[in-house]
Amino acid sequence: MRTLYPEIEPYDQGMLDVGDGQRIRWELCGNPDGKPAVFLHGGPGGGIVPNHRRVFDPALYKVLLFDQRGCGLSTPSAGDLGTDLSTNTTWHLVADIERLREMIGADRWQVFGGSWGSTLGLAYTETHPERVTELIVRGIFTIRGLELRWAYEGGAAHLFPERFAEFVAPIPVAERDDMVGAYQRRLNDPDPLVHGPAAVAWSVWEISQIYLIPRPELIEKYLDPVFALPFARIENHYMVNRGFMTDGQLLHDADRLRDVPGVIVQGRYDTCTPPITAWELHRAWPTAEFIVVDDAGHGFDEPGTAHHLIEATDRFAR
Ligand code: STX
Repeated sequence: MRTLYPEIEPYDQGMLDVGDGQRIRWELCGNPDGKPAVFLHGGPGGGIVPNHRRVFDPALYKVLLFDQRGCGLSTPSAGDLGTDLSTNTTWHLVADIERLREMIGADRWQVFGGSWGSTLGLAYTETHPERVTELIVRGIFTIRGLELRWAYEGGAAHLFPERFAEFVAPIPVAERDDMVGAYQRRLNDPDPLVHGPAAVAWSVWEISQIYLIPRPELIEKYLDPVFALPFARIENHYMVNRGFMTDGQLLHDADRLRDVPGVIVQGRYDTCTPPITAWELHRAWPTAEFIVVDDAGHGFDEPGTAHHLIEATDRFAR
């Protein structure tokens, strides 16, 4: 079994001004002369965590990781309700990835993303396939109505009824036919007694589903409304707007991936992004390797999932 590479600190880091008043926090890890790769985090709004650095061989890769607009150490934070989200869309993020690629002087690079990072990786690669050496995606999410209904309107609730009850609790019965819209109103309410509990309830519903074997320490972080707000507000903004795409767009346009070598890794018991979407991506992009991990949920660092992801980055580096 492959396991995460040792903990590593970036050898360079900074802020890139991408316009619209936005500054993107980036870091570079590994070998400055290594194979270029970009890591796309989840959420959207989840930010980079140190373990994300550990799925690439540091002797062979030069990895750029960054906090997407409004989250992590990028500024302005979406945790400030004064931060306008109108310049925070999938297509702004795709343009940011191009700016970051140019910043490090790479003509092409490997794209690696899980969950929302898979969504963004697909959107980027379908827009700029000539810039992508390989695409590795995990926990496939394409933000279709089908997936949103599963997440927020009853599907996953069949598996987690007690947690779903906590998710719907802040929303009056009359508004429950549109949970995403009901949360949007509360997450943007200036009263901390309204947006704070909404941010926690929105986040905990999702975070408590990440791992097949729950990790309480991850859930605990999101019990802090200040920590949860940028995540909840950005993620809800993307869900309300269906990722700024037409329904099924990323699967429909998957023929653009035809010449891009790829790997799709999917946990069988991933209730956050259930395997149906990974399967449909596999059918639309048959040249990519399709791997279902039979004893994993949604986490990138669950044992079987980490094994296949690192096997893929190792293989592509050879
Ligand atoms: N959102 C799934 C996703 O990308 C639909 C995601 N969920 N939680 C996360 O990402 C973090 C663990 C990165 C916060």
